[in-house]
Amino acid sequence: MSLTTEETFMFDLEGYLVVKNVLCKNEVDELNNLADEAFPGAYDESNFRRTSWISKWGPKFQALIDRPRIIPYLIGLLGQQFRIDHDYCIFMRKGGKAGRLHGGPRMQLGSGSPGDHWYAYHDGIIRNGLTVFTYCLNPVKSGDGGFCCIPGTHKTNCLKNLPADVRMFDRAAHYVVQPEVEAGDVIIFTEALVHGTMPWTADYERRALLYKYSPGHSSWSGNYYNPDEYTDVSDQLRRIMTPPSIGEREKSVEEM
Ligand SMILES: O=C(O)CCC(=O)C(=O)O
Repeated sequence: MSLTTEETFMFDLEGYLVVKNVLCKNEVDELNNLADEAFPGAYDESNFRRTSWISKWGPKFQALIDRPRIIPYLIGLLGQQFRIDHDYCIFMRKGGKAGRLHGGPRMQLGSGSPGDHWYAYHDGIIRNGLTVFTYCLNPVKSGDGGFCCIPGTHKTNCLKNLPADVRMFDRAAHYVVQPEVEAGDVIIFTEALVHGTMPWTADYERRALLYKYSPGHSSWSGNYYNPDEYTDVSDQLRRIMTPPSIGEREKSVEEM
C-alpha cells in the first residue's frame, strides 16, 4: 500500500496533498466536542490559540496518530520506520494571525539556521524529513486563510529570492496557495515546502490538529513520546512512538 500514481505525481509536483473524508461528520463533531473540554478557554486579542500534546486528549486523539487511512501515506512519504515526532493544535478566529511563510528545503527561511527539511525522490521512492498530517475540523473556503503554501518550493533552488513582503503576507502573490478543504479532510505536506498560516478571515473558527512525523532515524522535536503516558497502547503505536534510531529499527506497521 502506498500513494496512487496520481498522488505520487501531485506530491512530487507540489509538495502537499489533500486527502478527502478521512473523518466522517460524526467523528468531526465528536472531536470538536472533546476539544472544547480538553482545551477550554477564551481567545485573547491575538485570536489565535495553540497547544501541544493533543494526542494526550484521550483515546480519540491518540488514535489519530495511526489512523489506518493515513498509514499508506506515512509509509509512502517517510518509509516503513516512520515515527511520530510531535503534535499540536491551531485554533483561530476572525482576525487571528500567526507569523510568516517558513520552511523550505535545507535552510529554514527567516532564521538562516540549517534545517532538516528535505524532500528526495530516487529510483521510484519518495522520502521526506519532517512531514505534517493536519486533520481539519472545519471547512476552509478560498480566502478564509489558515494553511497556505507555495506549491513546488520543496524543490526550489531560489529560496532566498522569496520577497520579504510576500513572506510576511504584506503583499499577495499568485504563487501562494491556500487550499480549500472540507471538515474531515487531512492536509499532508512536507516541511521542505514553503508554507505558513494566513490570517483567518472567516466568521467560523479554524480548528486544525497537526500530527508531525519523521523518518525513523531522525527527530525534529527534542521531546520524545512516552507510551506509558497513553492508554491501551498497541504494539504498533509503541513502535511509532519509539525514539529515533536506525540500526535494526522495526517496521512501524508490521504487515506493510
Ligand atoms: O496549518 C498551518 O497553519 C501551518 C502550520 C505550520 O506552519 C507548520 O506546520 O509549520
